[in-house]
Amino acid sequence: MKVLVLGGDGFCGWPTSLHLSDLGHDVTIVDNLSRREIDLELEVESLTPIRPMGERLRAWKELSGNDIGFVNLDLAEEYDRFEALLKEYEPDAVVHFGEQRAAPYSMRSTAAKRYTVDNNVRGTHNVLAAIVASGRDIALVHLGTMGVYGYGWSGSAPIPEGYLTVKVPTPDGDLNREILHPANPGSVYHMTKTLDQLLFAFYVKNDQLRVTDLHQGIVWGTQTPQTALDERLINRFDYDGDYGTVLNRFLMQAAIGHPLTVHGTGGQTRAFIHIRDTVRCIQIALENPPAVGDQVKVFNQVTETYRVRELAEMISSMTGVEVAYLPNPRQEAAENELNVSRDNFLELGLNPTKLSEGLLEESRDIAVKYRDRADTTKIIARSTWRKGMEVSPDLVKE
Ligand code: NAD
Ligand code: USQ
Repeated sequence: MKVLVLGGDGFCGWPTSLHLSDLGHDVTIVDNLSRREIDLELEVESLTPIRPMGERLRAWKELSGNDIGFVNLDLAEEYDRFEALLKEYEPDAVVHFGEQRAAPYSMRSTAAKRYTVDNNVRGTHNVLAAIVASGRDIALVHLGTMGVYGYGWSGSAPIPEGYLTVKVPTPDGDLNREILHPANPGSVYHMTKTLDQLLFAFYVKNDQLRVTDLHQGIVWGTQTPQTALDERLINRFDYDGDYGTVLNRFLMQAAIGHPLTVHGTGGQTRAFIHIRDTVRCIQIALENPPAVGDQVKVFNQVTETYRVRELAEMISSMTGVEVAYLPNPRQEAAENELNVSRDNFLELGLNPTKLSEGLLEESRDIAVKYRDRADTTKIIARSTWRKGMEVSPDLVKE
């Protein structure tokens, strides 16, 4: 299969590109390297020493014998080049990871809010419009987020995979209707993913595009079998207050003896998936596309749920590092339940990787190996959802 991987230089996109290439697919990465530029803006770097794209691709060719193409292109700004690329490369499928993905970054300033909306919504719309303009039958797999559903809305009922059956009262009796699950985003970033959902629904209805939207939970871990082959292929490891996600941050903090930064009570329950399962899920989604005329296929891409404080306590008991309960810089429910249905991937053969001490240790070992690269002043999350929620710099010694 010929596959374009949009955002293929990123944390999920790079290991996915290697996994698909390893399976024998013809892969080309499209990325404008904006994530590397945001590192420069935030004056922080991946904990792991990620290599420039050219070096990554040469190393992969040397080790696997496989070529992966690379096109440096901005999906939001360079529509014509993207449409021309679809016509020239003629992909069977496009995997779309190419968005600004950090909720705290999206809330840090007015400029960051506007950038996140402009980049993500324009980029996704350009991808859809270009697929239509190409006249080709290209299956699209998009990385969405569990956060589109919000937290706490469904109570004890499992969050369904994308759609909800509702009863509409009418004078002639109740009608059953299937609707997109109500959107309840918790950040500007998450809001862009709910807007993406409407774009997909429209283009599927109007142009019979074939679209799969993967509502992914928080990805943790670093390496996949392919990225672990050689240090030049190493994956990103974000630990800073904007881009670092909770479990990887705790593992990194434990590796350097920093108190574990729980926001609020740590009662937030979230969905998780290991990076090894992310790449398998993309493979499964590519192998099982919707048919022409089907509605958007929505899969919940999660394997487990945990409360933030449970994770902190687990890592604290493994490592002896203390837990710091900090004022929460985000506006979010202090405690929530989360019950998620994830039958689609299980039925299609995903064998979930469960959080285990072995895997936690593997990630912690990577954090220990590269701990000298850490800038401890970047650990505390400083982006706040509203003015007045700032965390005092003295709360945790750095
Ligand atoms: P990332 O920031 O590491 O990677 C995104 C890549 O997209 C970067 O390499 C960036 O340079 C590129 N990009 C961004 N805007 C672009 C544009 N306009 N044109 C071309 N390239 C562009 O993020 P990630 O963690 O790999 O996440 C990938 C996708 O998966 C995102 O859409 C994210 O919302 C989703 N997701 C991630 C997680 C997670 O925990 N990391 C969880 C759920 C969903
Ligand atoms: N949290 C802490 N301490 C920290 C960091 C985070 O307590 O040091 C808390 C947050 O307040 C939040 C939870 O942990 O309640 C999750 O935060 P996160 O930064 O790990 O994840 P989130 O902001 O939700 O975003 C990440 C990815 C995003 C993806 C999303 C999936 O960055 O791209 O869409 O996970 S989900 O959460 O399922 O919507």
